[in-house]
Amino acid sequence: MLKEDDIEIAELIRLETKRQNESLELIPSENFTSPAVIEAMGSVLTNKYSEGYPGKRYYAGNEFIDKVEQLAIERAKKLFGAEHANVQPYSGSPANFEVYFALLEHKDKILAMDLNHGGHLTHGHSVNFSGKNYAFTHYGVDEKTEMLDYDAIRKIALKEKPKLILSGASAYPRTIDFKAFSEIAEEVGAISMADIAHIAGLVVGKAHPSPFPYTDVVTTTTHKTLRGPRSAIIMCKEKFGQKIDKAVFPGMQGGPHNHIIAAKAVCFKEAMAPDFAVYARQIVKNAKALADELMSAGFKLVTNGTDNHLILMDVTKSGLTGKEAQLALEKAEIICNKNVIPFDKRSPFDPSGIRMGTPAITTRGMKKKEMKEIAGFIEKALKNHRDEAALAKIKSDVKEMLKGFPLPY
Ligand code: DSN
Repeated sequence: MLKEDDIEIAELIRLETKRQNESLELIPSENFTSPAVIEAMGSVLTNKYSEGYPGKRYYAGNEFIDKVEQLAIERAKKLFGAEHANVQPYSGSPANFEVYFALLEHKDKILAMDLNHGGHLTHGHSVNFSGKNYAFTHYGVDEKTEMLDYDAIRKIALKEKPKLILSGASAYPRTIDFKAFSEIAEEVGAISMADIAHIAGLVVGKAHPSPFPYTDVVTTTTHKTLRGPRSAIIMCKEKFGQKIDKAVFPGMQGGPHNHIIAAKAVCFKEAMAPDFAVYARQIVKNAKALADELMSAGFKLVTNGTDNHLILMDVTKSGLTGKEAQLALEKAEIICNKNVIPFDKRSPFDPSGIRMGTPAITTRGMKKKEMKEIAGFIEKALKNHRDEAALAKIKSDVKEMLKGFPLPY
């Protein structure tokens, strides 16, 4: 037992469990997995090496591991409607690198969304492996609407002639038109790739349009709206399957994390159940309700609302910086993250915005009524951001509210 073998780690896990129970989790990329997913992650499957793929391994003793991986593959394909799935990627960043490595040459051109407009580090930021090894060129959002402008993206694609066009974002509150992206890619002879890490759960729950069947290659993490273990998968059209598999192993990775692959299989089964679609739709309903309440309270949201699980708020209009807002909310046990907003004049360390989302609180069972209450907490905390007593009172109100929505651990 951990408690007897390592009291320090056991105690830290106990405290983190308590923190998760007693705080309002609004980081849009976080969620609470089921006990079944956690059980699979904590299983003896972690003990086994299995380089290779089902039926073709470099180590003996993989009879059951093969079945686990095969189940995960079949479930991923069925869940997303994909022709091919590789369930071995360790996490989102390796999955993206594996796609670039599989389908491109060093310094080939990729067109992707600018991190400052909502993209991701692995979508070609200059400090990241992606930006250092491939020739990225970026599109952003329109300055007036703060939304993607597909005509403008098409013009960049025609001019730049990239080998791969990447759609997907980590801080974009609106629907992404994957069909439009694929059409642009086809017109310029590029491979189309979508990174749906943030919205995978919405996609399978039909609360956001799917990148399938249009997109050539799709990566996703499995722990955000999809509510599985901290990991990732790559899916693609059959014609790219062999190259993708080779890039994952032996190209970039060694032994697959079999306990995590099992947990991914569990998560895919959970996401196929009818109640998952209800959950996915409720995430969006909650985000819209929270956005409406915040806007009614006078806050400025990027794009003036949301279509998905995520809200990006410009807090400078309320006289704060993103860092100040994050800290004030944290003192009230409301957990979000500071974030740049499109055309931000401030630095990423203390940007103009905060990013919030509803996947985790929806897992706890919250609905429209609670969104009104949460907007009220946020409003009070930001208006009283220097008043420690006021923040402490909100914290105790948050704790009281959360008692009605217990976590299963
Ligand atoms: N860190 C994730 C997020 O918060 O969006 C992306 O990798």
